[in-house]
Amino acid sequence: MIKSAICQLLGIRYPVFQGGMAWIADGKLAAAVSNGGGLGIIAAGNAPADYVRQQIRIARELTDKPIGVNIMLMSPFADEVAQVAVEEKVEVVTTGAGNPSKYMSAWKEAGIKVIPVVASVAMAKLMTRLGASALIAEGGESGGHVGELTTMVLVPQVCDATNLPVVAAGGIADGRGVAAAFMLGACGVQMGTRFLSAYECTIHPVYKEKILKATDLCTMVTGKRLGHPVRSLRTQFARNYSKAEYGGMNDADLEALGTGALRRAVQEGDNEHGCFLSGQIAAMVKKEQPAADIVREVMEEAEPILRRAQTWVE
Ligand code: TUI
Repeated sequence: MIKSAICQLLGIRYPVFQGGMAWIADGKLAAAVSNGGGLGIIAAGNAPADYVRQQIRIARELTDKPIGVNIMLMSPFADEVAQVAVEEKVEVVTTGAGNPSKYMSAWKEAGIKVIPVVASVAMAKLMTRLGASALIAEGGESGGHVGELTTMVLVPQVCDATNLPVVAAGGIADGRGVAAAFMLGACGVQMGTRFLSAYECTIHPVYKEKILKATDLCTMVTGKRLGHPVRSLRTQFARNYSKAEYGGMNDADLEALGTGALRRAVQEGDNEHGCFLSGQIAAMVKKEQPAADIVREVMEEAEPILRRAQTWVE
């Protein structure tokens, strides 16, 4: 059994986080992952504070294990959601898509373990200095908002830049990915796309089907022109958006084209108007299963790989 610094820090059985996917990662999914021994994380996304509070309470009903809340820093509700995390005493806050500096002291005073997503060495150093408990180094293979660097390149550099435990994310969906992440110096992983196939993940059946049928070149990045690159499945919507982006549509119309697109994918399965966020690893997600099985399975797969690697050294 693989026990690492992140298990010790958080009091969890397996060093596996479920990514805080906007519109997707609710209290029910998070509780299922935490009950399975990983860290379930509720996504605040662009939702108002009341929604997040409600999901935290749903999760608390379903599990007595630690849970996390992911704060999407570009959200208009980020300030109030940051406060809800304090009031509801969640064990962990993760952050994404920005710089969480202004919230750090309030969270730390509340005894919350703060684990920011970083996409660069500079951000890793800053978050270490400001008192983060651990870091998530997320490479651009991931779904959703992406940075420039790949997981392979980012993780070892973040590990060199900090003494904190590092959780690797982006392009990880099975035991091979977990083993590789540990080889790069990480002591845990965060997976998003793999958990889209969990029974407890209540996305539209069309979304799930698209993930299960995905192939290697199924994702693309759009949104660079407005400064918020996002990886999603290469659907009719993604193609249309890309055409508009490079075809001279003005910024306001382009912004409007993207508004509500995540919700239309998750709740309506709308191929033409929905944005189906997905990591590059979708092609390796092959079956539906309970979230707890995903957590256990990837770690059981990783263990013999890491053992075998040890035997290569005389
Ligand atoms: O945040 C994510 N993934 C996301 S957020 C999201 S919702 C969204 N909707 C529309 C447009 C954009 C986002 C969907 N998926 N992952 C964590 C992550 N954070 N990846 C990269 C970063 C990041 C990027 C820049 C973290 C810090 C950062 O620093 C910026 C700065 O201020 O220097």
